[in-house]
Amino acid sequence: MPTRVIVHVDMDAFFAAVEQMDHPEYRGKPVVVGADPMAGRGRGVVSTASYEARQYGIHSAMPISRAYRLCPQAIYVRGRYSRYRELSRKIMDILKTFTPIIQQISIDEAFLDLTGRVKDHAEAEHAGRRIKQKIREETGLTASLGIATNKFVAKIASDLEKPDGLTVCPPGEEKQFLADLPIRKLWGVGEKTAKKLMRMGFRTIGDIAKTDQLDLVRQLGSWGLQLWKLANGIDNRPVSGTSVRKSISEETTFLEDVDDPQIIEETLKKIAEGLAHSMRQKGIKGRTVTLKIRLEDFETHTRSQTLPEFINEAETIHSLALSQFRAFKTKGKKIRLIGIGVSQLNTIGGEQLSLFPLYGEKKM
Ligand code: TTP
Ligand code: MG
Repeated sequence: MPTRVIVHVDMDAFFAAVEQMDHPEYRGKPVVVGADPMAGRGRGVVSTASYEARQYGIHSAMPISRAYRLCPQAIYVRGRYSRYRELSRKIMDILKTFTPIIQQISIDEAFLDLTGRVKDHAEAEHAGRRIKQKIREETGLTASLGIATNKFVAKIASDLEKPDGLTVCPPGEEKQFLADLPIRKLWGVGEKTAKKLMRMGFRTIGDIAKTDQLDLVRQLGSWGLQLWKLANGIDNRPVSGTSVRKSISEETTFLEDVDDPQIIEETLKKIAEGLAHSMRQKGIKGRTVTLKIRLEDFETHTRSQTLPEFINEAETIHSLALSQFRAFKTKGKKIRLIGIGVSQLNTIGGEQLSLFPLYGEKKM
Protein backbone atom coordinates (compact mmCIF):
# COMPACT_ATOMS: atom_id res chain seq x y z
CA MET A 1 0.00 0.00 0.00
CA PRO A 2 1.40 3.45 -0.85
CA THR A 3 1.73 5.93 1.99
CA ARG A 4 -1.72 7.41 2.22
CA VAL A 5 -2.67 11.08 2.60
CA ILE A 6 -5.79 11.31 4.75
CA VAL A 7 -7.38 14.62 5.72
CA HIS A 8 -9.89 15.08 8.54
CA VAL A 9 -11.96 18.25 8.34
CA ASP A 10 -13.96 19.46 11.35
CA MET A 11 -15.77 22.78 11.52
CA ASP A 12 -15.08 25.02 14.53
CA ALA A 13 -17.91 25.41 17.07
CA PHE A 14 -20.15 24.69 14.11
CA PHE A 15 -23.70 25.64 15.22
CA ALA A 16 -22.43 28.60 17.26
CA ALA A 17 -20.20 29.80 14.42
CA VAL A 18 -23.19 29.77 12.05
CA GLU A 19 -25.17 31.86 14.53
CA GLN A 20 -22.29 34.34 14.81
CA MET A 21 -22.02 34.56 11.05
CA ASP A 22 -25.75 35.11 10.55
CA HIS A 23 -25.97 37.58 13.46
CA PRO A 24 -22.97 39.92 13.35
CA GLU A 25 -23.97 41.33 16.74
CA TYR A 26 -23.13 37.92 18.31
CA ARG A 27 -19.54 37.97 17.04
CA GLY A 28 -16.80 37.99 19.67
CA LYS A 29 -19.38 37.13 22.33
CA PRO A 30 -20.21 33.97 24.26
CA VAL A 31 -22.96 32.19 22.32
CA VAL A 32 -24.62 28.99 23.52
CA VAL A 33 -26.76 26.93 21.14
CA GLY A 34 -29.12 24.53 22.86
CA ALA A 35 -32.13 24.29 25.09
CA ASP A 36 -33.87 27.30 26.63
CA PRO A 37 -32.02 28.08 29.90
CA MET A 38 -35.24 29.48 31.43
CA ALA A 39 -33.18 31.73 33.70
CA GLY A 40 -31.37 28.73 35.12
CA ARG A 41 -34.37 26.38 35.41
CA GLY A 42 -34.10 24.92 31.90
CA ARG A 43 -33.61 21.16 31.72
CA GLY A 44 -32.17 20.47 28.30
CA VAL A 45 -28.53 20.47 27.27
CA VAL A 46 -25.99 22.58 25.40
CA SER A 47 -25.58 21.59 21.74
CA THR A 48 -22.44 23.65 21.37
CA ALA A 49 -20.83 26.84 22.60
CA SER A 50 -18.76 29.49 20.82
CA TYR A 51 -15.08 29.59 21.77
CA GLU A 52 -15.81 32.76 23.79
CA ALA A 53 -18.38 30.77 25.82
CA ARG A 54 -15.97 27.85 26.25
CA GLN A 55 -13.72 30.16 28.26
CA TYR A 56 -16.38 30.02 30.96
CA GLY A 57 -16.17 26.22 30.97
CA ILE A 58 -19.30 25.68 28.85
CA HIS A 59 -19.24 22.68 26.50
CA SER A 60 -21.49 20.35 24.45
CA ALA A 61 -23.86 18.06 26.34
CA MET A 62 -23.60 20.09 29.55
CA PRO A 63 -26.95 20.75 31.28
CA ILE A 64 -28.13 24.16 30.10
CA SER A 65 -28.84 25.15 33.73
CA ARG A 66 -25.17 24.66 34.55
CA ALA A 67 -24.13 26.71 31.51
CA TYR A 68 -26.43 29.46 32.69
CA ARG A 69 -24.81 29.47 36.12
CA LEU A 70 -21.36 29.65 34.54
CA CYS A 71 -22.25 32.51 32.21
CA PRO A 72 -25.72 34.06 32.56
CA GLN A 73 -24.80 36.93 30.24
CA ALA A 74 -24.10 34.62 27.28
CA ILE A 75 -26.39 34.77 24.25
CA TYR A 76 -28.61 31.66 24.41
CA VAL A 77 -30.19 30.54 21.13
CA ARG A 78 -32.23 27.52 19.99
CA GLY A 79 -30.77 25.55 17.13
CA ARG A 80 -31.77 26.23 13.52
CA TYR A 81 -31.10 22.77 12.17
CA SER A 82 -32.19 23.34 8.60
CA ARG A 83 -29.74 26.21 8.30
CA TYR A 84 -26.92 24.02 9.72
CA ARG A 85 -27.79 21.23 7.28
CA GLU A 86 -27.81 23.66 4.37
CA LEU A 87 -24.30 24.86 5.25
CA SER A 88 -23.16 21.31 5.92
CA ARG A 89 -24.21 20.31 2.39
CA LYS A 90 -22.37 23.30 0.99
CA ILE A 91 -19.20 22.38 2.89
CA MET A 92 -19.38 18.76 1.71
CA ASP A 93 -19.83 19.98 -1.88
CA ILE A 94 -16.69 22.10 -1.52
CA LEU A 95 -14.77 19.09 -0.18
CA LYS A 96 -15.93 17.00 -3.13
CA THR A 97 -14.14 19.38 -5.48
CA PHE A 98 -10.84 18.18 -3.94
CA THR A 99 -11.50 14.43 -4.20
CA PRO A 100 -14.43 12.11 -4.80
CA ILE A 101 -13.08 9.87 -2.00
CA ILE A 102 -14.82 11.47 0.90
CA GLN A 103 -16.61 10.11 3.94
CA GLN A 104 -18.88 12.37 5.90
CA ILE A 105 -19.07 11.25 9.52
CA SER A 106 -21.24 13.90 11.09
CA ILE A 107 -22.91 17.19 10.26
CA ASP A 108 -19.60 19.10 10.39
CA GLU A 109 -16.95 16.44 9.86
CA ALA A 110 -15.50 14.44 6.98
CA PHE A 111 -12.49 12.41 5.92
CA LEU A 112 -10.85 12.92 2.53
CA ASP A 113 -8.37 10.63 0.84
CA LEU A 114 -5.87 12.68 -1.20
CA THR A 115 -3.50 9.78 -1.91
CA GLY A 116 -2.18 10.10 -5.46
CA ARG A 117 -3.57 13.63 -5.75
CA VAL A 118 -0.67 15.22 -3.92
CA LYS A 119 2.99 14.23 -4.10
CA ASP A 120 3.76 14.15 -0.38
CA HIS A 121 2.66 15.53 2.96
CA ALA A 122 4.20 18.93 2.25
CA GLU A 123 1.98 19.24 -0.81
CA ALA A 124 -0.88 17.94 1.28
CA GLU A 125 -0.37 20.81 3.71
CA HIS A 126 -0.71 23.16 0.76
CA ALA A 127 -3.94 21.46 -0.27
CA GLY A 128 -5.12 21.73 3.33
CA ARG A 129 -4.65 25.50 3.22
CA ARG A 130 -6.62 25.69 -0.01
CA ILE A 131 -9.44 23.63 1.50
CA LYS A 132 -9.64 25.91 4.52
CA GLN A 133 -9.53 29.00 2.36
CA LYS A 134 -12.27 27.77 0.04
CA ILE A 135 -14.54 26.88 2.96
CA ARG A 136 -13.92 30.29 4.44
CA GLU A 137 -14.56 32.16 1.19
CA GLU A 138 -17.68 30.27 0.25
CA THR A 139 -19.33 29.86 3.66
CA GLY A 140 -17.71 32.44 5.93
CA LEU A 141 -16.83 29.71 8.44
CA THR A 142 -13.56 28.29 9.75
CA ALA A 143 -12.56 24.65 9.76
CA SER A 144 -9.73 22.77 11.47
CA LEU A 145 -7.85 20.14 9.49
CA GLY A 146 -5.67 17.21 10.41
CA ILE A 147 -3.46 15.52 7.82
CA ALA A 148 -1.83 12.13 8.39
CA THR A 149 -1.31 8.70 6.87
CA ASN A 150 -4.52 7.31 8.37
CA LYS A 151 -7.95 8.24 9.72
CA PHE A 152 -7.23 7.87 13.41
CA VAL A 153 -4.16 10.11 13.41
CA ALA A 154 -5.81 12.63 11.06
CA LYS A 155 -8.77 12.95 13.41
CA ILE A 156 -6.54 13.44 16.43
CA ALA A 157 -4.54 16.03 14.47
CA SER A 158 -7.55 18.14 13.46
CA ASP A 159 -8.37 18.64 17.13
CA LEU A 160 -4.94 19.79 18.27
CA GLU A 161 -4.92 23.37 17.02
CA LYS A 162 -8.60 24.24 17.05
CA PRO A 163 -10.02 26.71 16.12
CA ASP A 164 -8.83 27.49 12.55
CA GLY A 165 -6.06 24.89 12.86
CA LEU A 166 -4.03 22.88 10.36
CA THR A 167 -1.93 20.09 11.83
CA VAL A 168 0.18 17.66 9.84
CA CYS A 169 1.63 14.43 11.17
CA PRO A 170 4.35 13.44 8.67
CA PRO A 171 4.67 9.76 7.68
CA GLY A 172 6.68 7.74 10.18
CA GLU A 173 6.02 10.12 13.06
CA GLU A 174 2.63 8.72 14.10
CA LYS A 175 3.82 6.97 17.23
CA GLN A 176 5.67 9.99 18.54
CA PHE A 177 2.76 12.23 17.61
CA LEU A 178 0.35 10.23 19.77
CA ALA A 179 2.62 9.25 22.65
CA ASP A 180 1.85 12.00 25.18
CA LEU A 181 -1.89 12.14 24.60
CA PRO A 182 -4.26 10.71 27.25
CA ILE A 183 -5.78 7.26 26.61
CA ARG A 184 -9.24 8.85 26.37
CA LYS A 185 -8.29 10.05 22.90
CA LEU A 186 -8.17 6.45 21.61
CA TRP A 187 -11.22 5.46 19.60
CA GLY A 188 -13.56 3.29 21.60
CA VAL A 189 -12.17 4.33 24.97
CA GLY A 190 -14.96 5.91 26.98
CA GLU A 191 -15.02 6.87 30.62
CA LYS A 192 -15.40 3.32 31.96
CA THR A 193 -12.71 1.78 29.76
CA ALA A 194 -10.38 4.67 30.57
CA LYS A 195 -10.76 3.93 34.28
CA LYS A 196 -10.04 0.25 33.69
CA LEU A 197 -6.94 1.10 31.65
CA MET A 198 -5.79 3.56 34.32
CA ARG A 199 -6.08 0.80 36.92
CA MET A 200 -3.91 -1.32 34.66
CA GLY A 201 -1.32 1.44 34.83
CA PHE A 202 -1.86 3.14 31.46
CA ARG A 203 -2.08 6.91 31.40
CA THR A 204 -0.96 7.97 27.94
CA ILE A 205 -1.33 6.46 24.47
CA GLY A 206 2.44 5.96 24.57
CA ASP A 207 2.07 3.72 27.65
CA ILE A 208 -0.15 1.40 25.63
CA ALA A 209 2.07 1.54 22.55
CA LYS A 210 5.04 0.35 24.62
CA THR A 211 3.24 -2.65 26.11
CA ASP A 212 3.64 -6.14 24.73
CA GLN A 213 0.66 -6.72 22.44
CA LEU A 214 0.14 -10.27 23.68
CA ASP A 215 -0.15 -8.98 27.24
CA LEU A 216 -2.85 -6.57 26.15
CA VAL A 217 -4.73 -9.32 24.33
CA ARG A 218 -4.52 -11.51 27.43
CA GLN A 219 -6.00 -8.75 29.56
CA LEU A 220 -8.50 -7.19 27.17
CA GLY A 221 -9.26 -9.86 24.58
CA SER A 222 -9.04 -9.28 20.84
CA TRP A 223 -9.95 -5.65 21.37
CA GLY A 224 -6.56 -5.26 23.04
CA LEU A 225 -4.86 -5.80 19.71
CA GLN A 226 -6.99 -3.12 18.06
CA LEU A 227 -6.10 -0.74 20.85
CA TRP A 228 -2.40 -1.54 20.56
CA LYS A 229 -2.49 -0.86 16.81
CA LEU A 230 -4.21 2.50 17.23
CA ALA A 231 -1.78 3.45 20.00
CA ASN A 232 1.07 2.69 17.59
CA GLY A 233 -0.54 4.85 14.93
CA ILE A 234 -1.62 1.89 12.80
CA ASP A 235 -5.07 2.19 11.21
CA ASN A 236 -5.75 0.70 7.79
CA ARG A 237 -9.43 1.56 7.49
CA PRO A 238 -10.27 3.07 4.13
CA VAL A 239 -12.10 6.34 3.58
CA SER A 240 -15.40 5.09 2.24
CA GLY A 241 -18.99 6.15 2.08
CA THR A 242 -20.30 2.84 3.32
CA SER A 243 -19.63 3.24 7.01
CA VAL A 244 -21.43 6.58 7.34
CA ARG A 245 -23.45 6.51 10.50
CA LYS A 246 -27.09 6.92 9.70
CA SER A 247 -29.61 7.20 12.44
CA ILE A 248 -32.64 9.18 13.41
CA SER A 249 -33.80 9.79 16.93
CA GLU A 250 -36.12 11.75 19.12
CA GLU A 251 -36.01 12.23 22.86
CA THR A 252 -37.77 14.02 25.66
CA THR A 253 -36.39 15.55 28.82
CA PHE A 254 -39.06 15.69 31.50
CA LEU A 255 -39.61 18.97 33.29
CA GLU A 256 -39.38 16.97 36.50
CA ASP A 257 -37.82 13.54 36.91
CA VAL A 258 -40.44 10.81 36.54
CA ASP A 259 -40.94 7.43 38.21
CA ASP A 260 -44.45 6.65 37.02
CA PRO A 261 -44.12 3.93 34.33
CA GLN A 262 -47.43 4.97 32.79
CA ILE A 263 -46.11 8.46 32.02
CA ILE A 264 -42.97 6.94 30.49
CA GLU A 265 -44.97 4.52 28.38
CA GLU A 266 -47.24 7.28 27.08
CA THR A 267 -44.20 9.41 26.30
CA LEU A 268 -42.61 6.53 24.41
CA LYS A 269 -45.76 6.25 22.35
CA LYS A 270 -45.60 9.94 21.43
CA ILE A 271 -41.92 9.70 20.59
CA ALA A 272 -42.50 6.60 18.44
CA GLU A 273 -45.29 8.39 16.58
CA GLY A 274 -43.14 11.47 16.00
CA LEU A 275 -40.23 9.38 14.87
CA ALA A 276 -42.35 7.27 12.52
CA HIS A 277 -43.79 10.44 11.04
CA SER A 278 -40.41 11.99 10.32
CA MET A 279 -39.09 8.69 8.95
CA ARG A 280 -41.99 8.48 6.52
CA GLN A 281 -41.49 12.12 5.54
CA LYS A 282 -37.83 11.48 4.81
CA GLY A 283 -38.66 8.21 3.11
CA ILE A 284 -36.49 6.07 5.33
CA LYS A 285 -36.84 2.79 7.19
CA GLY A 286 -34.50 1.21 9.72
CA ARG A 287 -33.69 -2.13 11.25
CA THR A 288 -32.30 -1.29 14.70
CA VAL A 289 -34.39 0.31 17.42
CA THR A 290 -32.56 1.78 20.41
CA LEU A 291 -34.09 2.93 23.65
CA LYS A 292 -32.20 5.61 25.57
CA ILE A 293 -32.79 6.26 29.25
CA ARG A 294 -31.11 8.92 31.32
CA LEU A 295 -31.62 8.56 35.07
CA GLU A 296 -31.86 11.34 37.64
CA ASP A 297 -28.12 11.11 38.34
CA PHE A 298 -27.37 11.52 34.58
CA GLU A 299 -26.37 7.89 34.20
CA THR A 300 -27.35 7.07 30.62
CA HIS A 301 -28.26 3.64 29.29
CA THR A 302 -29.22 2.29 25.88
CA ARG A 303 -30.89 -0.94 24.82
CA SER A 304 -30.93 -2.00 21.16
CA GLN A 305 -32.67 -4.62 19.12
CA THR A 306 -32.13 -5.40 15.44
CA LEU A 307 -34.93 -6.76 13.30
CA PRO A 308 -34.72 -8.96 10.23
CA GLU A 309 -36.60 -6.37 8.15
CA PHE A 310 -36.70 -2.58 7.72
CA ILE A 311 -39.55 -0.79 9.47
CA ASN A 312 -40.90 2.72 10.05
CA GLU A 313 -44.31 2.07 11.59
CA ALA A 314 -45.08 3.79 14.89
CA GLU A 315 -46.63 0.63 16.39
CA THR A 316 -43.54 -1.48 15.73
CA ILE A 317 -41.13 1.16 17.03
CA HIS A 318 -43.32 1.70 20.07
CA SER A 319 -43.72 -1.96 20.95
CA LEU A 320 -39.98 -2.63 20.68
CA ALA A 321 -39.11 0.40 22.79
CA LEU A 322 -41.79 -0.58 25.29
CA SER A 323 -40.47 -4.08 25.79
CA GLN A 324 -36.95 -2.69 26.16
CA PHE A 325 -38.23 -0.23 28.75
CA ARG A 326 -40.17 -2.89 30.66
CA ALA A 327 -37.08 -5.07 30.87
CA PHE A 328 -34.97 -2.16 32.14
CA LYS A 329 -34.19 -1.92 35.86
CA THR A 330 -34.11 1.66 37.13
CA LYS A 331 -33.05 0.45 40.59
CA GLY A 332 -35.34 2.94 42.28
CA LYS A 333 -33.96 5.94 40.39
CA LYS A 334 -36.22 8.41 38.63
CA ILE A 335 -36.01 9.02 34.91
CA ARG A 336 -34.84 12.34 33.51
CA LEU A 337 -34.86 11.67 29.79
CA ILE A 338 -36.23 9.04 27.50
CA GLY A 339 -35.62 8.64 23.78
CA ILE A 340 -35.81 6.29 20.85
CA GLY A 341 -33.39 6.01 17.95
CA VAL A 342 -33.64 4.02 14.75
CA SER A 343 -30.47 3.09 12.89
CA GLN A 344 -29.27 0.73 10.12
CA LEU A 345 -31.34 2.85 7.80
CA ASN A 346 -32.41 2.03 4.29
CA THR A 347 -33.94 4.28 1.67
CA ILE A 348 -37.31 3.96 0.03
CA GLY A 349 -37.22 5.00 -3.60
CA GLY A 350 -33.56 6.02 -3.48
CA GLU A 351 -34.10 9.27 -1.62
CA GLN A 352 -31.06 10.93 -0.09
CA LEU A 353 -30.66 10.00 3.56
CA SER A 354 -30.30 12.44 6.36
CA LEU A 355 -26.86 11.63 7.68
CA PHE A 356 -27.26 13.24 11.02
CA PRO A 357 -28.59 12.01 14.28
CA LEU A 358 -30.94 14.61 15.68
CA TYR A 359 -29.06 16.32 18.43
CA GLY A 360 -30.39 18.20 21.39
CA GLU A 361 -33.37 17.59 23.57
CA LYS A 362 -37.01 18.37 23.17
CA LYS A 363 -38.94 19.56 26.18
CA MET A 364 -42.41 18.55 27.19
P1 TTP B 1 -18.49 19.02 17.16
O1 TTP B 1 -17.66 19.05 15.92
O2 TTP B 1 -18.24 17.95 18.15
O3 TTP B 1 -18.35 20.41 17.95
P2 TTP B 1 -18.23 21.88 17.40
O4 TTP B 1 -18.11 21.94 15.92
O5 TTP B 1 -19.35 22.69 17.97
O6 TTP B 1 -16.90 22.41 18.09
P3 TTP B 1 -15.40 22.01 17.75
O7 TTP B 1 -14.75 23.29 17.31
O8 TTP B 1 -14.84 21.50 19.04
O9 TTP B 1 -15.43 20.98 16.67
O10 TTP B 1 -20.02 18.94 16.78
C1 TTP B 1 -20.56 19.59 15.63
C2 TTP B 1 -21.94 20.12 15.93
O11 TTP B 1 -22.80 19.07 16.37
C3 TTP B 1 -21.97 21.14 17.05
O12 TTP B 1 -21.73 22.46 16.58
C4 TTP B 1 -23.34 20.99 17.62
C5 TTP B 1 -23.68 19.55 17.38
N1 TTP B 1 -23.53 18.78 18.64
C6 TTP B 1 -24.63 18.64 19.47
O13 TTP B 1 -25.72 19.13 19.15
N2 TTP B 1 -24.49 17.96 20.65
C7 TTP B 1 -23.30 17.41 21.05
O14 TTP B 1 -23.22 16.81 22.14
C8 TTP B 1 -22.17 17.56 20.18
C9 TTP B 1 -20.83 17.00 20.58
C10 TTP B 1 -22.33 18.24 18.99
MG1 MG C 1 -16.75 20.66 14.95
